Amino acid sequence: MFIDEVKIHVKAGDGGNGCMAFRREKFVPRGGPSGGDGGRGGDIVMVASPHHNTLLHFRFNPEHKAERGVHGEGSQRTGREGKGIVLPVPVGTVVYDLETGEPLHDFSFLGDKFLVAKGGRGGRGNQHFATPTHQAPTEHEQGFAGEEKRLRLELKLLADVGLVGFPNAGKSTLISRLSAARPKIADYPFTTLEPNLGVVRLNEDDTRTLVIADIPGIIEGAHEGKGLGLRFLKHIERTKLLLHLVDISEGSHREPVADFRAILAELETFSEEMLRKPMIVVATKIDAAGDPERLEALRAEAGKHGMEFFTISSVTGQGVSELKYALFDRVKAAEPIPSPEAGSAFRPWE
Ligand SMILES: Nc1nc2c(ncn2[C@@H]2O[C@H](COP(=O)(O)OP(=O)(O)OP(=O)(O)O)[C@@H](O)[C@H]2O)c(=O)[nH]1
Ligand SMILES: [Mg+2]
Repeated sequence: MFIDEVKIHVKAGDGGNGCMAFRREKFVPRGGPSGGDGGRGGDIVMVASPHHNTLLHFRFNPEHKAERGVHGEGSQRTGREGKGIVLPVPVGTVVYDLETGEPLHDFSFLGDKFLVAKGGRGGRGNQHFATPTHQAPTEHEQGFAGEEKRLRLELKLLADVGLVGFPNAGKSTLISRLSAARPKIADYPFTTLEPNLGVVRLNEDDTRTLVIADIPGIIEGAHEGKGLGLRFLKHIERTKLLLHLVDISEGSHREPVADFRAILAELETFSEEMLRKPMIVVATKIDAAGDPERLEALRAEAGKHGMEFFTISSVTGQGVSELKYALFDRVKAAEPIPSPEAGSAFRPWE
């Protein structure tokens, strides 16, 4: 399976120091100890968030330090607590201690919270050390150190969208157009030998992402092991949606409707479930297609199956953005609705 992995460093806030002070007031001789306690250091909490499905946001931001507690003051004033930090992670993230390799937590549902580094307790001020025989204590504690950990976060990436189609259909080209993934692209079949993942962002100022899996092309007879066979289909078994790419350019010397049917037949031999997944049909290389009949025949065939139909060119960019918006929309519609109590309790950053 695809693994997304990051290493991060977390340091909870140290506690503030306890204060040493004595009450000094007119007409109150020997006022007694009045040093307040230090405030607690801020915690670092991780939360399974619905707004993240990768660990990408940690890549360039691996250091997280919570605020320390404020020192205690005279007149029995306790220092303010340090502000904590909430780190959102996708569901499915497993947190390991980097040094020991020990698993610390497995985020299995939305809103799942884990206190990963506890803030240090504030030191006690000298007011706590007075006893009947020791009335002018000068003892006061330093704040305690906040927990500090090096962590490894691991996420088994579940692709939201799987790309299927014949070799050369333009799968890798599309993923390179939509995401930062840079798979090998070439004008011969079986360029892709291993699955690739691309993380797609809706747009610059939107943090929503979805994950597309590009797998090697499928050919007729793949279920008998022809070409690279069907074994890579297991990588897209759990996707919410399939994008079926069909080359409609004349240069392919292929028959789009026949190609489309051949892939459906192969998917069916793999599993019925695969065939039942929502599928969007995408006619590719529209820039190199002259004969509208091939396109219309494919559109009609998709219509017969009740499937949505898009036309794109990954070279000119035509139709790509429309397809992207549709993907976000359909994937969202296919998402399971989180349980109400998890959903309502889960608003830590609002
Ligand atoms: N004219 C044109 N050519 C394209 C377009 N998209 C892809 N190609 C070309 O088609 C060829 C195959 O593209 P790939 O993206 O490697 O195809 P693939 O489906 O990943 O192929 P495999 O990995 O072999 O299964 C390359 O030469 C691409 O440059 C397009 O929109 N227009
Ligand atoms: Mg490819």
